[in-house]
Amino acid sequence: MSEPKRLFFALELPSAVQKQIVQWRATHFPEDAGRPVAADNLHLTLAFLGEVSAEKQRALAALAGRLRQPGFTLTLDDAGQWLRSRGLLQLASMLRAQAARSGCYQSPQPFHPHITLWRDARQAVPIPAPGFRWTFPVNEFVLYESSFSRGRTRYTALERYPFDKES
Ligand code: 2AM
Repeated sequence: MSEPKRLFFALELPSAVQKQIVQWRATHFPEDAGRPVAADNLHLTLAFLGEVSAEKQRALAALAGRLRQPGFTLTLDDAGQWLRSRGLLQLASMLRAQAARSGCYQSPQPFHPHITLWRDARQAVPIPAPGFRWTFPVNEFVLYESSFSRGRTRYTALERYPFDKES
């Protein structure tokens, strides 16, 4: 039997936006703020699934494949919170409800869409004024596996779920 995998559904960020975020982080935070998340690991989690067996992965993947939603536009414009996007909130809520029904523990906290920039922060640092506005179309969501090897966290896209084309 295969080992359980640590899985989550997320939005991939365009690589241009990942680079802009990393540049903004480098100029707005002290170098020792924490462990910076690598540019290509920056993402927006929709639903964290935890350690999932192959069987449960198949069931969750099939449920996710049945979701129907048009694409939407996401705007990142704040270092604290993001402009609400109805499509984003709806998608996260559907995936979280499916995950909960499939037995994946879901935090009772409300969904706060965010992109983690640092891990293991040693102390609170002042949040800089945002001064940016990055807007991009979101045309799919992704099932990722998170793994840790040789001191590095890797996120591997296992399945991609394209949205319905906007009419
Ligand atoms: P974070 O960025 O807020 O830490 C892969 O680890 C993704 O799953 C990360 O985006 C992380 O969110 C999220 N994640 C990891 N462990 C989690 C947990 N126990 N509950 C909710 N989300 C979690």
